[in-house]
Amino acid sequence: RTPMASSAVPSPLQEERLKYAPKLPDALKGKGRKSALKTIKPKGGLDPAIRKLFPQTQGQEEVRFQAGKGALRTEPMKVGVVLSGGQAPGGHNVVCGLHDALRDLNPKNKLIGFLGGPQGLIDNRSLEITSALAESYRNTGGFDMIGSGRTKLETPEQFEACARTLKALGVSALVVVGGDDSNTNAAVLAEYFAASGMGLQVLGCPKTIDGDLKTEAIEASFGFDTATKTYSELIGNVERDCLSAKKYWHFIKLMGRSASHIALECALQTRPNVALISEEVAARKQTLGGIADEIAAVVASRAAEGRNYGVVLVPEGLVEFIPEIKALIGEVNELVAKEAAVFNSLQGSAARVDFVQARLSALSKMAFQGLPREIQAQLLDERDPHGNVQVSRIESEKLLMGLVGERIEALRKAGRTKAKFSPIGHFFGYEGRCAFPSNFDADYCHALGYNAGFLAAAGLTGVMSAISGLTRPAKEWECGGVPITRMMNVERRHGADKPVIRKALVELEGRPFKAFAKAREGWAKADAYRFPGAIQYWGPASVCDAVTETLRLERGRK
Ligand code: FBP
Repeated sequence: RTPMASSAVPSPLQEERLKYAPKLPDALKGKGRKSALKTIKPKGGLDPAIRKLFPQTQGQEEVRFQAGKGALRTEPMKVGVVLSGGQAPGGHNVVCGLHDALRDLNPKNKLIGFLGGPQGLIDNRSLEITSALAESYRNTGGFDMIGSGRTKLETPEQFEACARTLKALGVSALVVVGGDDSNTNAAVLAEYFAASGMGLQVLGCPKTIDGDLKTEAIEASFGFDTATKTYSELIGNVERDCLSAKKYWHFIKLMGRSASHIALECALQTRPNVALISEEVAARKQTLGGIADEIAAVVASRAAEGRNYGVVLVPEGLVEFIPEIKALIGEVNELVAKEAAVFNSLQGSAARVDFVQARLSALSKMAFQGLPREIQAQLLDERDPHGNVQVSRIESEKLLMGLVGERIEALRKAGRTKAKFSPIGHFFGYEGRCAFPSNFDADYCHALGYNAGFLAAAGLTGVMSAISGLTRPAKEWECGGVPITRMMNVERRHGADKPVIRKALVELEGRPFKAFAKAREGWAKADAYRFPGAIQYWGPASVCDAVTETLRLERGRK
């Protein structure tokens, strides 16, 4: 493939952003000549099951770069990079940061980008990331420089194919930029290469807008900052429209897969009337009907004050956390897998709905029948390649709009409300995944990539690029690596025990949720809306370099 510039006709903003120089933490300055490695005593022990599964790479310590000498090799090397999974703002800066570190260590170093995600690595499709190419993508959103993909690297055959590609190209270290699954697979690949004595290094980098890849050492995954700021801008605009038009209830579903970090952050930024947090729904064992009752109560109480408008935030993964729907989805998945041939031969939604309905347990049948026809059909039609329900495709915002509408109608008939309920549904997801990275993500991603270059030059493997102290100015960020095995445990997945990085869900005891829970009653009644506005790239640091509320509450000075 011929390397292409990021856009034939750059917008004025893109022109200016190409010139932005991400802030490099002091710990990474000196072009590698002044870097020493310090090891950090890990907090807590390693899971014994993980110790057994990773005999070669377990037991490593966390490391930090500090002023000193001799940690990095300066002989020429070739490094490979692959982007894995969904887009997240700042991905290009990870590649640019890696490029810059390699260039600073030794101008003869080379960076190879694998095309279309892990499959490009298997099939040996790549291009060299030259300085010219890096310059044309600096500080831009998207992953289009080299593309991404969702192929999972997990079988020995795939590992062998990767090794063949890396050896053929003379690449000695691979940087995998991905979420929890991709970094898990990076750790398994690192172990495989170490066990077979190939001398190939594998490093990870924490990416995902979902914010669910975080641990004590990894304070945030990149992309979360920009995506939540983009959605918060839009939500704030919708809130202002509410205040102006005073006639609609907006139900806004927010991307984020299972965890509700995005919905929680956007709620903290914009103070909507209702924000559902899936983890709380599961903890309270709420039913779908119960959730609709609670929203209807807010609609009615606001109507009593003359406010027939409002905003409700709905996390993407909500339905999976509602116990009766979770059980229903589990049964549907099993049923469709068992009866695949017959199910797939049925023509049209109605036939599928009847087929499934007749075979569900009594409780799941009740839950299924309580859903509108449209949602029943989505549950059966939107399936992934393994045949499982694609929960994110279920239009849960519309489901809630319908259920709340029914309740308001019943209250009106009983003379208990005069509410006018005019709902509008939205889904904000793809709108935020490829935005121009905020200054925070531009700096953070560049530092993550640059740091990964240093980790490669330090000869490490099975380690994730880790930048901490993120609520402080970028200059003061601490830079180093965390052994991926330290983030792993063994979980039951698809009927088998698998080593995985724990998915970080919203903690109900955590500061962000507590801050939200304390304030939300006031937000339901009053018009407490907050308007974050568009991401700003130039201006006061209080605006341009502000971190997310989640990060500030979790890691800021207490
Ligand atoms: P990952 O970062 O985990 O790959 O997912 C990001 C994400 O945007 C999720 O929030 C969303 O559920 C999913 O990707 C959508 O996937 P797709 O791009 O395949 O539609």
